[in-house]
Amino acid sequence: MNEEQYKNIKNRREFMKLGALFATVPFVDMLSSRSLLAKNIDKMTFSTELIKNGEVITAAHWGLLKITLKDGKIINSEEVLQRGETKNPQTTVTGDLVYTKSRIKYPMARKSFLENKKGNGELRGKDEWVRLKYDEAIKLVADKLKETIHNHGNEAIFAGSYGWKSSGALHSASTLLRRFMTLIGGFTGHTGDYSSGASQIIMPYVMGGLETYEQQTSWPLVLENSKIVVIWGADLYATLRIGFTSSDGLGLKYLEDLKHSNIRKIVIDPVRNDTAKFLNAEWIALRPNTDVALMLGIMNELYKSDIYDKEFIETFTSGFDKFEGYLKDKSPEWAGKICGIDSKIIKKLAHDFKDNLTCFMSGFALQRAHHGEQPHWALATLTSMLGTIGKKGGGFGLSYHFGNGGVPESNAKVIGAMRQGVEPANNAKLKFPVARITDAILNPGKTIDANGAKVTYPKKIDFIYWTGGNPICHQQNTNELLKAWKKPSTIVVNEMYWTSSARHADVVFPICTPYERNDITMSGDYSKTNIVPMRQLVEKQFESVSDYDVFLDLSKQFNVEDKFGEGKSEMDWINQFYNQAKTGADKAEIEMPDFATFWNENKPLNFDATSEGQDFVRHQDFIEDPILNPLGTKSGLIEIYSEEIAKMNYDDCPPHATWIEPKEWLGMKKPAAEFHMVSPHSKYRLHSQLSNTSLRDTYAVNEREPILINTNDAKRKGIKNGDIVRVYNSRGQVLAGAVVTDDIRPNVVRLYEGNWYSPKGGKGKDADLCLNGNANCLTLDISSSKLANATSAHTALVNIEKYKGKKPPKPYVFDEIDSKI
Ligand SMILES: Nc1nc2c(c(=O)[nH]1)N[C@H]1C(S)=C(S)[C@@H](COP(=O)(O)OP(=O)(O)OC[C@H]3O[C@@H](n4cnc5c(=O)[nH]c(N)nc54)[C@H](O)[C@@H]3O)O[C@H]1N2
Ligand SMILES: Nc1nc2c(c(=O)[nH]1)N[C@H]1C(S)=C(S)[C@@H](COP(=O)(O)OP(=O)(O)OC[C@H]3O[C@@H](n4cnc5c(=O)[nH]c(N)nc54)[C@H](O)[C@@H]3O)O[C@H]1N2
Ligand SMILES: [Mo]
Repeated sequence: MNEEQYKNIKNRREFMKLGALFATVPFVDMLSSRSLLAKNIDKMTFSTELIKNGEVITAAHWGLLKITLKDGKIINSEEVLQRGETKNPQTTVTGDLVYTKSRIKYPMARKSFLENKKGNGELRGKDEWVRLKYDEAIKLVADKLKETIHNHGNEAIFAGSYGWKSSGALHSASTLLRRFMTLIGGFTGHTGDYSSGASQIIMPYVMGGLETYEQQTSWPLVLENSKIVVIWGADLYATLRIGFTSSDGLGLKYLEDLKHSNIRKIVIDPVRNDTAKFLNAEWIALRPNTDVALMLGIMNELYKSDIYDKEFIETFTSGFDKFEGYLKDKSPEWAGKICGIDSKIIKKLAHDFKDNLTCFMSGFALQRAHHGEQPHWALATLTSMLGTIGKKGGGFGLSYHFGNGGVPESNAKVIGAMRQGVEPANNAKLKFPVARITDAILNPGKTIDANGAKVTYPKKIDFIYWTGGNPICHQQNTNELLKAWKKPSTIVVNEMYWTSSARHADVVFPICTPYERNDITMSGDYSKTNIVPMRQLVEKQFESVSDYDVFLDLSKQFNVEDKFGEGKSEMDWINQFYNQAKTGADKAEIEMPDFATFWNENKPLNFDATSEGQDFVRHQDFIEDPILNPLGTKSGLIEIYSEEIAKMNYDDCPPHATWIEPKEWLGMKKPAAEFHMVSPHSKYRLHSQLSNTSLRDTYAVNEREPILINTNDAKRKGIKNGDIVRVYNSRGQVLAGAVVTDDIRPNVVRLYEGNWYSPKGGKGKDADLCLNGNANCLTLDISSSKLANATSAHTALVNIEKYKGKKPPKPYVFDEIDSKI
């Protein structure tokens, strides 16, 4: 999108879509004008000298930070601009992140890989490590890339490299990787993401847009108008700590306002999660993966009582007539048997929602499941029947829990960002849905159905390059992934730490932390509250380098460094990105200092919410005039029934919201295991990031990841608070530390995602036992459906027992690795 298109956008508020941020496509066209850059360089007096003693402002996903330095060392880290009462402890451990013993210190390679032993891929994760000189490592990786391209073509290089990397417009690890790979002839990439993989594919058919990465009706309007707020499968108190750029802390502030308001709060979740506790909300503890049944029960009550909004259905939706027949027998009693909620409660909810303007805030976990396309479609249908979409304080929102959605947008212009595409654009040659990675490696050349089309996996994936992500933690069914991981000839990982993924590579580059390089970011995602300098705080530790330098040096081996780096230094880029926003701001007469002043001042620029931002109501334009402002769906209306999906004729994705039994759930005829495991996101981490900090001491139980188990279940199983338990199913086994509580529905356990995989090893039957409690050893790796092929992480049955052997070893995965050779 360029400035001209931006100006022409009919609805300016529609502009701020996180989807675009995810693609790291700058909103305003790159400033091609070198002259402007040159002009600025002339008067550049900004300092890149390290401040040895004093305070420096920077930013991370978890917020804006104030770092105190003494003699060049980080001695304190805290949140700046904390808006409410809620403290985010993630902001306090910057020192741990820099000085942890789990850092990768030097370029290293696996011994038998270096020796080129046949079948050496079997030894990934088990081999010894050899220290390399940096230039040697660059040459080695470049040669292996050339070999792969020569033997199998660029398609055989998988550089999809999904992951949350660090904040920063320049040092965006995966963008840099793909920029480099584009220049050497292309690669195989991915589509979609793990976060909202199912909803982001279905919602365009239903609402005409992603919904999951779009601005929400503003919080002030919710607080002013809603009578009930339903938090449906979301944990805002935990997940609002994180921003895709950097959290501005305002989402948590609004959550506090909700807490102190008279609005009725209801949390629908198998777990009485942190948000439910924080808000002291009513808790409806349904069975995992049964949300659609509950929604249908509520809709059936609205329908039978004849209190649904017929006018809204007629004016703003299409296909209700094709859904009606299905809905007729989905009584609250029927629903209650499936979701485990008393039918009286279901009926009452229907009437309460009808009588009191209700805002439904829904998270992503419920769509990270088998048939995950259905829940948010059902929610759109339910809110259509209530007739509240597009009304202040009504409707549904799929991003109140993510990226600080609903925080009013400011007038800030967006800074530039590194691009993965270099002209002429030659991006990914092939792409497949991101969570299909194991399937794609194990089944080369296989063709799958995907969103009405066919996708064929590469004939061979022979080289994997990962940077900024931790696949042997984030991908479902770890043991199956590890089988696949043995197949490629070469696996290279750029990492700061010896994560599970780094440990399973052939070559690792030691990457510096964001606190050892210069960068720039915005905060608040949709709200664009700040532009923040991210100054280098300390010297690069050990022999660490930035991803930028690794890919620049690799580019040299292919004679494409001019295109990769465009002859610019780190500070040239940052200056350019800043000036992209400033040029826009100047035109709009929004005050921004010149770059040197901004950089030297050592403080974030703050942009206030606009009145337009404060008044934003999602889909208001459509409701005001559906003819003039149609939705982006085929009919221009909310599609309760989709002809397009009907045409695909998928057995696992019907053309209207439907309850379909997931592959594993508690109501199935012959459950393979006793408990349903949910694996949501921890308030102490960002996935696997921050696992290796002192925060772990505050939550680990008996040196393992905590697992929540219901009091009665624990009694039945002879498990006490603090016991080490073994959690297992046909896919794997892990140890965890029991937390016995009434805050979870019986027969459900909760083990957070993002815990570093630490297998016991050796030869016995316990070799695959994860000592640390990595949830994905137990999850199911199947597609949500043929439509989205999203992850089904939350569809998993497990068994649990008290661990009876002698005290198992501590997880070693946070220890240092050194070359023994
Ligand atoms: N069971 C289960 N599994 C899940 C989920 C779930 O709910 N349940 N959630 C899924 C979701 S939504 C997501 S988004 C994924 C998250 O999966 P990931 O995004 O892979 O998780 P992170 O731990 O953020 O991984 C980022 C890695 O990049 C490294 N890193 C940070 N900055 C840099 C940098 O500048 N350069 C380099 N080279 N490396 C860097 C960090 O050290 C870290 O190891 O997990 C998914 N997996
Ligand atoms: N602190 C922190 N914040 C984060 C992240 C992080 O790792 N840490 N990750 C960021 C990212 S990448 C993402 S995608 C988002 C994730 O945002 P979400 O996917 O919304 O978050 P989760 O924590 O996975 O799940 C939210 C709630 O859903 C519940 N749940 C699980 N299964 C079901 C079900 O079947 N039905 C219902 N009704 N509820 C269910 C869980 O118990 C949990 O309370 O968070 C973002 N913010
Ligand atoms: Mo995510």
